[in-house]
Amino acid sequence: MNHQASEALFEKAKTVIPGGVNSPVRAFKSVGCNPLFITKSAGSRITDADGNEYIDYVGSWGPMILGHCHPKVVEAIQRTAASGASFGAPTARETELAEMVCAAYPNIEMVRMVSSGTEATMSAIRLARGYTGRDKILKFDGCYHGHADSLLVKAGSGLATFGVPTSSGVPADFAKYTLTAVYNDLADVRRIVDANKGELACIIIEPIAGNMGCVPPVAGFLEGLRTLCDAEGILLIIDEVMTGFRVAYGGAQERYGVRGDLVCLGKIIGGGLPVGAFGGKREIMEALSPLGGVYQAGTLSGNPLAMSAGIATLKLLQEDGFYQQLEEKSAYLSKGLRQAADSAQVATCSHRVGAMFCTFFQQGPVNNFDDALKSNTDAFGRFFRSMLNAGINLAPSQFEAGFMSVAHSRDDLDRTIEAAAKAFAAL
Ligand code: KE4
Repeated sequence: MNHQASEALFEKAKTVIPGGVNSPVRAFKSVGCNPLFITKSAGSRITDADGNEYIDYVGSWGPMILGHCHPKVVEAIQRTAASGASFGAPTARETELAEMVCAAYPNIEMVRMVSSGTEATMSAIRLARGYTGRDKILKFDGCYHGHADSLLVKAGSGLATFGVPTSSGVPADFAKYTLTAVYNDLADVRRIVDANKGELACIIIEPIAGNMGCVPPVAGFLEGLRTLCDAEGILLIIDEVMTGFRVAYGGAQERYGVRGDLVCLGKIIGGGLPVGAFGGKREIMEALSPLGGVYQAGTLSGNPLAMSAGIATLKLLQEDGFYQQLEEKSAYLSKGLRQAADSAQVATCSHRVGAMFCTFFQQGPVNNFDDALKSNTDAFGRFFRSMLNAGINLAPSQFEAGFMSVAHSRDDLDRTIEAAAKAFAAL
């Protein structure tokens, strides 16, 4: 495949944008090639600056569950743009999308719109701290909740009970209020909670991890967190930015029946436009300004264009059989990829929950971040490049998830499986 135009665009971008990208993972750094510059998309396909077309399993990292450029979403955006892009004043559309979110998540009685998942989780944590009067938070190694300072933290050395920054620019003093536990390890969580009795404002978790590859919760893990939080007066923040409206209309909370005190959403609820949201019990949400003392704000929060795209998207997700279609397509692809790897005698461990999935290049099991890190990332990189050359666009990292859309055809899936068989055989 010819990538000359993308190469030229990348060189030019690097002169004015750090690393040539506006989000690091797009730089393809961990897969040993330069990024594609995309010019257009439709349905399951994206097209790069050289005119190469790809079957897309990134879907803008989750939002494009309908496929790209769904006519009803495009029309909603165009219609709204004609009457105004942004007012900095309340609109009925914000209430309409808020009501749709509350109807989908029974534990969300009130919701505040923001412009990214990072804003949603950052604000939810501030709200949890303000509501409980406690400072410490607990997250899980390998879970990503956006780039707010208090979330760019990993486990301290040894059994240190406080975290250390994973990014320069985050003061150690900030990080020490963030504790980290091993995903799927309830005993580790209890150890940390007992060592910080009465000091934890919240536990924040991806109910299905999607940022260490796709790692589902083991049986009883989420339920155990819920019980522990209830017993200790800790707020459970369930970060459904990726899983919300993806693995079910009611997200992972519908699938597993475990509900947070606060929920973070994003991606799909914006239909590809910038939206995040955080919501929960009325008594907690009413601690937010202008009612309460927890400040949070945003110029473009509840932006009319994004609200319209989100409303149009969620309406389409409610159509009969939508998630059944997604499940069938996702199961078909996952089975085909697994059979292709087995036929080539390549050791893989494949995970899938609904329409999010990944293939770890290792035998497995993979239940936490340390397990995921054992993957053969070199083999993943070679597989990724083979698939890209065959016209299949996968997430450019072993530690990301893939996303199915309802627009992917059986022919797309068969082409993907065929390309994977060749890519596995060439490893
Ligand atoms: P944003 O600020 O990127 O909108 O959302 C942050 C976020 C929060 N919570 C979860 C569970 C998330 O997955 C994310 C962002 N997801 C990544 C994909 N792994 C976004 C891709 C990127 O960083 O460019």
